[in-house]
Amino acid sequence: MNLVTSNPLIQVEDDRTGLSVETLKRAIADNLFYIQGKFPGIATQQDCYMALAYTIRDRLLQRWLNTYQTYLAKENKVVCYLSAEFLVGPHLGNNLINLDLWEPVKQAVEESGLDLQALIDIEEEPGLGNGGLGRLAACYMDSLATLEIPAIGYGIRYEFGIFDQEIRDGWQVEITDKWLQYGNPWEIARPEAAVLVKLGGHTETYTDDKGHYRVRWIPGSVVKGIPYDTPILGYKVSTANNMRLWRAEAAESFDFQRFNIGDYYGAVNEKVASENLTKVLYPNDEPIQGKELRLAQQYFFVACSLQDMIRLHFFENQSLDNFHESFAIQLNDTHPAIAVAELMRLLVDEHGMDWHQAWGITQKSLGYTNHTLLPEALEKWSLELFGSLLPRHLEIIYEINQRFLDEVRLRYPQDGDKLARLSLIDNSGEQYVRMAHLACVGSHAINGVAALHSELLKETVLKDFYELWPEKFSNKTNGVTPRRWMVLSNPRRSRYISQYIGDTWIKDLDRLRDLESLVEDSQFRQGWREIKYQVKQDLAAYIQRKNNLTVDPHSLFDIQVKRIHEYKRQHLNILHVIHLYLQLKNNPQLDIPSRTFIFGGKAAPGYFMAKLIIKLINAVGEVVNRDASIGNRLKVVFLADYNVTLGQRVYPAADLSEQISTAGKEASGTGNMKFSMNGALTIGTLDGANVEIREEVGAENFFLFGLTTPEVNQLKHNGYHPWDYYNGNANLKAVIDLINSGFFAHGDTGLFRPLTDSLLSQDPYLVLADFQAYVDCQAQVSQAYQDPEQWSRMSILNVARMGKFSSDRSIRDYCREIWNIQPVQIELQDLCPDGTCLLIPPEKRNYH
Ligand code: 26Q
Repeated sequence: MNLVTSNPLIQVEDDRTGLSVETLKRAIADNLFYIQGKFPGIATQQDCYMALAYTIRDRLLQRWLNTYQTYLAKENKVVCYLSAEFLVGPHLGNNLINLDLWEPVKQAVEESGLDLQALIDIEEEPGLGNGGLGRLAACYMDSLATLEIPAIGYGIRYEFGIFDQEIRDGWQVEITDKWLQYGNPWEIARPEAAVLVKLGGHTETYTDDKGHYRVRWIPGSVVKGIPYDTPILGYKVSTANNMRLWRAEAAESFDFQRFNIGDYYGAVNEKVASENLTKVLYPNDEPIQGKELRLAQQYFFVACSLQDMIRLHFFENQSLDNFHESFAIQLNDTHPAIAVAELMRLLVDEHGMDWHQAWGITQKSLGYTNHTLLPEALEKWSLELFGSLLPRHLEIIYEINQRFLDEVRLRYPQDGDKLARLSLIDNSGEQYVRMAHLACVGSHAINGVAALHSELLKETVLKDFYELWPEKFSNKTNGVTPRRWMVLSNPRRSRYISQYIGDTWIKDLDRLRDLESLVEDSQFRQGWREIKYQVKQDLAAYIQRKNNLTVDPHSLFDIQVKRIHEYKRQHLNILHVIHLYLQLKNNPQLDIPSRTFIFGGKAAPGYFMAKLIIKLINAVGEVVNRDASIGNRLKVVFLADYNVTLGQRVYPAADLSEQISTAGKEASGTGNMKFSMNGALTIGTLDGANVEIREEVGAENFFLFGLTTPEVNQLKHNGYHPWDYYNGNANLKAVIDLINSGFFAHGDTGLFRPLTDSLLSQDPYLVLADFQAYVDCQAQVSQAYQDPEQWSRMSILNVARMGKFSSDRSIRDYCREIWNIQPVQIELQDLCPDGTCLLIPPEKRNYH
């Protein structure tokens, strides 16, 4: 398709695949005319963005179709990453990087009288996730494609993603996310590949024609799942994998039976109910009790995805006996854990396989990644709700459980407690299905997301399973993609690094080690600092624009961005801010560097304490930012609507990264890696991946503080009395008393009481116990920042030693140790060289 004609006078490059500046310009104009239906005189920026996006999409499609063709021709295994969330971030910039088209497109756009950055900034990001877990899925999709691993990401196409956050009077306000309002140029709907999903109803037994006892599920309703495909391109390779997200629609646009008997509204209701299924992402980053719609969402996307896999499998295979050789299915937490029961149902009920064989195939196909240690964050569904939505699955789970517990009884006769602890059904009070247990028994591999987390899993929430099957357990430390989190978000730093050590680090992050030899090069260090300063200037301008607040780019940018949670301890951070404020008030001569404290993050809408923490941060900012007596030495900024796009601005501008969760609570963290890759130093506890980051960068390049996990447990075991810390620490007392005095609340002494009361009476996350250690450690940070040369050395070494935290490394580990899968190279070929490719006899067509 590249050479449309051999006559060079007419046209050399195809408009949809050509990569020269001239062709790109022509293609952008063409798309503006024929897709947007606009001419330049009336085109909006949005129109121009769309025209450019379609131009880039054409180039992606060529790679994507080549990839698809190759995967079909070869019988290779495919990774299916099942995730209720994919927080991919804006596509345009990332695709330009991965296509290696940044420069020619920039030129083409400029020669068309447009500004590339302005077009990139227009793209509204698909907020199809809450935070870490969804973003991890996106980083993994990038790495899978870059490593040329055949993969499909299966998930949900929410019509409304995570809410947009506004701050009004210091409080979080949630605004509906309308990411689809101007259309989404990166996806292609595939209505022809729709599938049906049953819900509710009851089961019946019958005997089939071979005399076998069988079960039939008579559903209460049926919905249609329509796939929407988005190509995910690898970095400088021709592999473009598929992210397939499902949207629910009514199975019939109208229920004619009802329509005919005059029940028009009944028919309409049915349609509305079906389509509600994928309307909105639940904005909680831990399970919510009893929301039937959430369980329906989970089942819906799992059922759609497994049907899709079976359909694909039958293109090359006659039976499902070798299904597990076609697919390695990874469960991103328990949200898709119903896949265990659904795959069994498909194999046994729908395809007539015997139970034993089906169970073997199910276990061999599935792997389960756990992302939490908090017992209250383990997903469970009441039997009643579960049985009413998924009656057949409940029966299957009972059967799995019976066989499983029989096995356990053989291993541990007489141990009733053990049996109760392992059971898939929680019988201790109201009965529940335990989704993590279902995932564990149904998978051949179980992993945590950082070394510490994987160890703690074995000692706590999954202890009994570990004792049963130690060989199933492993660790796969999270990683993040250096394409989005360095090359795209920090072009200055990336260019600078490449100038010195070449650009192989982008695909092989261990190569950053070559920077170590430059640590003593003072010129290199100076350039290093200048870049940080420029990026900080950019963020300062953003803060000026959005918050109407002036901050000094010379000040230490101390940043905590992540979901707001008590265990992540944003309140510990703000207590330190208040402490510094008091110190400066008492002693204006105090020799400490100016600091800008930057916060960002969303609170779950129903999480009162998290919302109160946001209010407190803003209230402290109100007072501190306006207090002339401290001479602009402290500023407190809350950046509204923290998301992937904003993350890309924030990470590169940080001097200090706040990773201060209570030890043993943060499974891994991934923001910690993004900061460090961009030259920030970390102040952090021994929690999640912080432990490994510190190991890699060296203890001398990491600001460590706080209780360790065993110390946390010990303290709680011995009886923790936060009040004693308050009484025993004058600094801490002064801070809490100041909050309680109403000083930050226009005299309202009650506003922050729920927060301070919780700290003084319960303090479940040991904020008060860690306060002094944190303050002391922050003093060390301040001191270190006074020595720019030494700070730069530490910053360079942080970046140089980040190799381990590339998601490429994580994916290689999964491929080798869980999925047993190899790369498949894609050669870019002309899809229809002589224009005759459609001339396929009907019997040879494959309708996919
Ligand atoms: C479950 C049921 C019902 C409603 C919501 C949920 C739900 C949704 C999202 C439960 C949990 C989440 C998200 C969890 C999450 O983001 N965990 C984070 O995962 C990261 C990637 O592994 C880790 O780095 C973080 O430590 C972990 O908190």
